[in-house]
Amino acid sequence: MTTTEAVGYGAADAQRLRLMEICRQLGKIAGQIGNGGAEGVVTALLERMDSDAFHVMVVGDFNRGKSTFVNALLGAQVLPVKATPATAVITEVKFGDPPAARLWREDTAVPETVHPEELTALITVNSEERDQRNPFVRAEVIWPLELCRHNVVLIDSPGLNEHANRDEITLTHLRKADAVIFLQHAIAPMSISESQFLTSYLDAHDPFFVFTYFDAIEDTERDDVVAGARQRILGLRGEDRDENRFYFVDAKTALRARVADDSTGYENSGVADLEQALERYLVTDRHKVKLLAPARALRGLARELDRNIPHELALLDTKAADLERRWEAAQQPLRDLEVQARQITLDIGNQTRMLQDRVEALLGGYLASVADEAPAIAAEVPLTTKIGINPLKVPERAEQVTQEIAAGTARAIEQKVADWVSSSLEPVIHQDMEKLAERMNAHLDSFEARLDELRISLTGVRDAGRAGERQEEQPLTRFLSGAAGLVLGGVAGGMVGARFGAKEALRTLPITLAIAMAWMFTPFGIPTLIGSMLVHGFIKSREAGSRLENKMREAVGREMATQIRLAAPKQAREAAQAFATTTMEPIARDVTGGLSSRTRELTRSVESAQESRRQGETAVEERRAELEQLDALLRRAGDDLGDLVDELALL
Ligand SMILES: Nc1nc2c(ncn2[C@@H]2O[C@H](COP(=O)(O)OP(=O)(O)OP(=O)(O)O)[C@@H](O)[C@H]2O)c(=O)[nH]1
Ligand SMILES: [Mg+2]
Repeated sequence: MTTTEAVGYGAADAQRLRLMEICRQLGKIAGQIGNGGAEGVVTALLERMDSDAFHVMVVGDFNRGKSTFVNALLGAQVLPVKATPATAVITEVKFGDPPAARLWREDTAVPETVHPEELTALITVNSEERDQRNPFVRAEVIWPLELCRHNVVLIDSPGLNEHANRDEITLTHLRKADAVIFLQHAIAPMSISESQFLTSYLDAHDPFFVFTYFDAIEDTERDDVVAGARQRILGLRGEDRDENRFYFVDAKTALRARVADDSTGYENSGVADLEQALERYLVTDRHKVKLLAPARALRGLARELDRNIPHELALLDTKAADLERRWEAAQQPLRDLEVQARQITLDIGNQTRMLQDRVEALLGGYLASVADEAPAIAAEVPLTTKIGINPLKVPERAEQVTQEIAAGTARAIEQKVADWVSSSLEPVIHQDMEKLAERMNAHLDSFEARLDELRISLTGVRDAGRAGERQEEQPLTRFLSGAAGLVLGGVAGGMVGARFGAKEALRTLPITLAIAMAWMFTPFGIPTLIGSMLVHGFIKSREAGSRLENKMREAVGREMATQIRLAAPKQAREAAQAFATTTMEPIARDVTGGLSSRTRELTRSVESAQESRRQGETAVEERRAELEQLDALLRRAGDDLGDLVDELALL
């Protein structure tokens, strides 16, 4: 590691610690004021900042050199590397010393510890039994890798387009990735499958594009290869998106050089440059996203607390009889406010249901229509197995062929659905989400205005917050500080939420619909059945292999069309339900929580003032002194927070 990176990491870490300290301070202040809602938000934010690891996932087709690349970073041959498909299990590298390795079986919470040297044998694809799933579902390597020291998890994944089982593992895991390193061969960059993967799965990401096997390219041809790969990606994703994100490396030499402690060799391999770029990214962009979202939430919270103090101070100054009378008069407006809060909650619920219904109807319709295309797709699936005419081999081969047709068709359909989601469904939902955000902003604005009125009627103090600071954020942004902040600030697209506000974030939120296409990959028994039925006919009539193959394509296509049509309503319902649960419910929870904590705070401040007054003048004086001291602390925390947000904005 070079000195600049050390400084970068050190500075980034110091900022994180500062933010956590401010967070704790605000939590203490909230506690002393008595604002339980604000205290809860602080606890949630602290937990989030503490556990928020950043997942960097290495993905790509099989045999592209993913594990070799990760090994090169580790400086040792820890992960399985082979010239045939190798990695079978998602492997997470985390920081720690001494090195260690752990493995998890399905449905078990307790991992098995193994020696890092034993790991390779346990997580390699069994080339004799490629269909077999590995008994382990996750591996973890603990390693003193500087890159991972600051809460970064580096993930090696099974290669894509080698077996449906392993595709499923990698694609499922991809949802958790904060950053992606997309590995390809420099000799053959951006194949059709890689282009499809990029457009359907990595649209919300800004991947590092890494091309291995650069050593296999003649010096004279390298410029052309670099320009060609660049061109293909820019052509797919637009001109300025991925500039400066291309790396051409010799991962194999990088690994050898690291093992032999040959730093010049490592530098020359191109991997050292990439490692540095990755570190730069982690201490700037990544760091910024991860801190800005909680920093914004804290700023909203500080402002809220800021209003609490002058309000309670004014209440302490109010004569007991006056306070009694005003509080009495405030009861009806307070109840009205609670009714309004309930209506807002109900409205979010209704809007969510409408959105969910819309997703379900559109998706269901599309799945049903795409089913019609299954026969045409099945007719064109490229096959690697040939049936041949040897009657002894026919049954086994016929089964392989039907599986291949079914898997190929399912894959093509899955691709179509993914394309449709991003090109047709997403824009519609985004429009709805934007309207929803506007609606919520209007609701919450009116709620806060009425709450302000009520406060003023109790204390006579107008604009209790610090002038000029209050209305710079949308109300919805201020309300979304808990779980929904995760939705808006945690995912790759969350940069928008962190930089701008809730409305903008909702407008660009990547809609990840968990459409369980995997069921289509698994042969539902029927292709096998079709295989054996047709084979039976073949043996009797001695049909030519190619005719039999066509019959199988027809039968599988027809059967899949039926299956997809049958499954479409359920698939659509489940995907829409999952969308509502993961995207809308956290928003609803935060808004509801925010509404009730605001009305609770009003009641609390009045009760606290009344209680102090009941205890006599000394108690009133004590509480006043405490509040003034808290006010000073709050001012300081607010300034610190402002400085930190400014520093982050400059990164
Ligand atoms: N010449 C050369 N060989 C490489 C390079 N990177 C990887 N290899 C070789 O490519 C083969 C595959 O490497 P792996 O690291 O196993 O590839 P992978 O992408 O992890 O493969 P899966 O786990 O099956 O997806 C191995 O024989 C490596 O030694 C490179 O940059 N140059
Ligand atoms: Mg591998």
